[in-house]
Amino acid sequence: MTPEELYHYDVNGYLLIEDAIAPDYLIYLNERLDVWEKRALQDFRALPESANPEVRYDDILNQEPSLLDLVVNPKVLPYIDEMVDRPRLKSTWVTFKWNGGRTVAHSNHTPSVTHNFYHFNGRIHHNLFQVFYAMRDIHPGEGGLQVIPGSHKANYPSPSEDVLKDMYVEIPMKAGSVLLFTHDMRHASLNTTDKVRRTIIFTYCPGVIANSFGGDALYQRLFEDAPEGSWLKYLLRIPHGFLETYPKPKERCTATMK
Ligand SMILES: O=C(O)CCC(=O)C(=O)O
Repeated sequence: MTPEELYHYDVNGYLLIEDAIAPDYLIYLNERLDVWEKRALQDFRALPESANPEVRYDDILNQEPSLLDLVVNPKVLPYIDEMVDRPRLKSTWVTFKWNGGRTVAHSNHTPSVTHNFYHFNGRIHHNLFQVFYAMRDIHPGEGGLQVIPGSHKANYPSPSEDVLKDMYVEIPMKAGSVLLFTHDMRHASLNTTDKVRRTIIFTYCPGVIANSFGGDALYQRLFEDAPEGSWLKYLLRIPHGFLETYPKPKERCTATMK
């Protein structure tokens, strides 16, 4: 990371990287997501009227092999390596948000929540590092992620949302760009358009943090298939209290993007 990026990230809690997915890979992933969106449309139609018009598929990595290269995206890996202590992949999901689809505001540095925890101690440390890919353009006013820059360092609990309204910044994104952010930063979203908002989200955490669901062996099959010594294998390893369960690669990235 450049000094400028470090400053921006540390002060704001996020960084937007454009063209993070190679053009051919973006097309290929979107073809795969077309299939998922068809299924999501059926699931969406089955939702009760009052439900949030969103369909989310958790643990998508174990169900969609085309996403494997994204785990070690060379455009993102250096940021993971620099800002997450002995990183591993924790969660993966894809979301489709229809008009009115929302994520209610959550997080804030205080009161502190261990699994989110962002701090600085000689370098940036995250417990939850969000890697949020826009798979379609999200133009200004079209339901980009809304964030309160700097709230990952807030010393006071967040007041009611009415009071915070003016503090949110909406982040438009081009298809194939990625928003890196600390989950300690307050964030929310609302799709106000008739386009289906399509995003892929990966969460990375330090090796000491367990998976939210699926147990330690969540990625065991993918781990076994991954090349020896690769970043992919390292990121898919099982968690451990304080020991490494697989050696960290010396090089920055051993994967090639499709
Ligand atoms: O899908 C969204 O807009 C919100 C994502 C989110 O809340 C998260 O990544 O923690």
